[in-house]
Amino acid sequence: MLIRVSPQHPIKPSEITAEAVHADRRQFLARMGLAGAGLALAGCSEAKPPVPPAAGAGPAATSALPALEVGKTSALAGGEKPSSYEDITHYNNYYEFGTDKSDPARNAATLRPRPWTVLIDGECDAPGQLDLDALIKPHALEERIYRLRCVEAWSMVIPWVGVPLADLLKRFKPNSKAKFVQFFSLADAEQMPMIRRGVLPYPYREGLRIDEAMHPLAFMVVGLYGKVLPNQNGAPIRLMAPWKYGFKAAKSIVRIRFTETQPETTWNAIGAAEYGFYGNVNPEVDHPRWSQASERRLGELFRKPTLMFNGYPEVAPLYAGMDLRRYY
Ligand SMILES: Nc1nc2c(c(=O)[nH]1)N[C@H]1C(S)=C(S)[C@@H](COP(=O)(O)O)O[C@H]1N2
Ligand SMILES: [Mo]
Repeated sequence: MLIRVSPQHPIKPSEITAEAVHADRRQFLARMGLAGAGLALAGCSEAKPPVPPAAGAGPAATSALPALEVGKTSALAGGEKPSSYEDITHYNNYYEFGTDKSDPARNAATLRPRPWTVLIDGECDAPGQLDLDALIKPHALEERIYRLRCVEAWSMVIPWVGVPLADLLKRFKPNSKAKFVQFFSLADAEQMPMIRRGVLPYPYREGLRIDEAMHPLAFMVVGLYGKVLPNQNGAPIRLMAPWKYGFKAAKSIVRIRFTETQPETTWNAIGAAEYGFYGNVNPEVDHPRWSQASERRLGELFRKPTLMFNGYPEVAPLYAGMDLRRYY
């Protein structure tokens, strides 16, 4: 009898993803500690190539969500056309709703984006707990078409609606000790099916250095394609620093905290060798398990070279004199 021996690794990436879902957190962390063991961490495997949009799927919004009143629009993706609404809303990373790219669109209907309050605390003179409307209303909404580059080496072009992060943060009067800003996502087991399954330590936390947070490109997002943000994309409010990998862009934010020391961030806490605090897109610094030199734009057939700082060179002065191989 002929026995076929597969030259490939016997575990398909898709199975590893499923396994990660069921692994308890301690086991998961222990495996993360096995340097070079090659565990394809669920959100980080290139398991499934992006599905190109169906023929004729244009950028037109197909959502029934309310439209937003948007002022100025800035095309900040090198003139590239935005990815389709279908792709942007059906190929997501949102582990609180599952580890498959298709899970958030299917599962995030249980998230209740209203009413929503955000706590602003830590090193600032005007802390507060504000309803989302009170947080956003004083600012004019604008549209910004940004590239989004995921650490998993796929990317999209997304027309976000939101407000400059600096404008929003300044209202709370960060004091001289405010060297960093930390962002906390909602962690409600009742609204989020995967919170108790514990693939990641929740709440999902991210952070920026204060000068990064105050950079004019840093954006607080409340909408997409001119409409209210869909749940799977981080409703009702999420971060976007377009020169950084997507994992920095915390979704469904309930707390913003100014800190004196570098705050803990979720991916860095579980795998510091793979996910730095900075998370700056850099084609020259590879992820330990794959190259970051190129990427696949969803909806396109061929890979394209990844650009330094995701094509936003104006942020380079933030990192003058820093060794970006060390501070990745
Ligand atoms: N709370 C929370 N925020 C999150 C994530 C997550 O799992 N949970 N995934 C991050 C990652 S890895 C990416 S690439 C982006 C994806 O954003 P999108 O689904 O809107 O494209 O969200 C980021 N924000
Ligand atoms: Mo990501």
